[in-house]
Amino acid sequence: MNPTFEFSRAVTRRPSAAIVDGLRANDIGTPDLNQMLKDHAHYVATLKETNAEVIELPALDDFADATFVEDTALVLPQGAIMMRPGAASRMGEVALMQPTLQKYCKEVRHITGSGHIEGGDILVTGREILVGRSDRTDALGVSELASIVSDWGYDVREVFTPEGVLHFKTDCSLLGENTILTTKRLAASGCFEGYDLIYTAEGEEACANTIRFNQFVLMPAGFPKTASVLADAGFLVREINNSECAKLDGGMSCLSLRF
Ligand code: CIR
Repeated sequence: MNPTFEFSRAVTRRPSAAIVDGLRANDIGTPDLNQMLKDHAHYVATLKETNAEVIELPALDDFADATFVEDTALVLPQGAIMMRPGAASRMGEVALMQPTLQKYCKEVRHITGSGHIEGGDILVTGREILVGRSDRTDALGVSELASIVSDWGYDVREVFTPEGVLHFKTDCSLLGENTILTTKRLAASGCFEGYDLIYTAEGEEACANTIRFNQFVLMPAGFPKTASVLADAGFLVREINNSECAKLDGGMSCLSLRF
């Protein structure tokens, strides 16, 4: 099994009515819960279509962004690392995720220092763990993660998320062990030297956040040029409506923890 894109499990959390209060960089409208629930169900069904087990956690009415479970932890084959979100309103989500990971992971470790780090800033590739500093992830968070995973044999490389972009993975995703989908603005920083890159089409930067999950690439619907680039490159693309999560700067990777 290739642990960077072949998974037997995913954890998701049902969106709650509190999403109307979810964090967002720009207000482009209030997310509609019914539409988000439909899209979430489609997302979960697509993960299950690959024969993976999906652990569906209940909605959390006290945490507006809790459906974006990816930010609470990094899960590796050796164990899970509980994050320390840079968004104060999201800090409490971590403890609520821990019991689930405790049940399925060999070991659970914690970011305990004063630094901050969110899962959306972490891209695990076939050879290293890239962590983008952002408004949510700082140098202390990155260095603590590096020391936590070093005895598991991982190299952590600190990179930078472009100004105005929420998370590192807002602008990139792993398609294969050494293949990355990225926007040109992120690749311009030089952070992906040595990788095979596929660029989002002009004007379609908002679809850079996809997930390779077993045989599928799940991508947000409505980005036809990039979808056909991916299909032409041999990927089996599944498009999921993401209009409501996009209002909260969320995308395909945010909605699950995969391991
Ligand atoms: C937030 O600002 O924290 C949420 N509204 C969106 C989180 C998206 N998560 C991700 O990209 N991993």
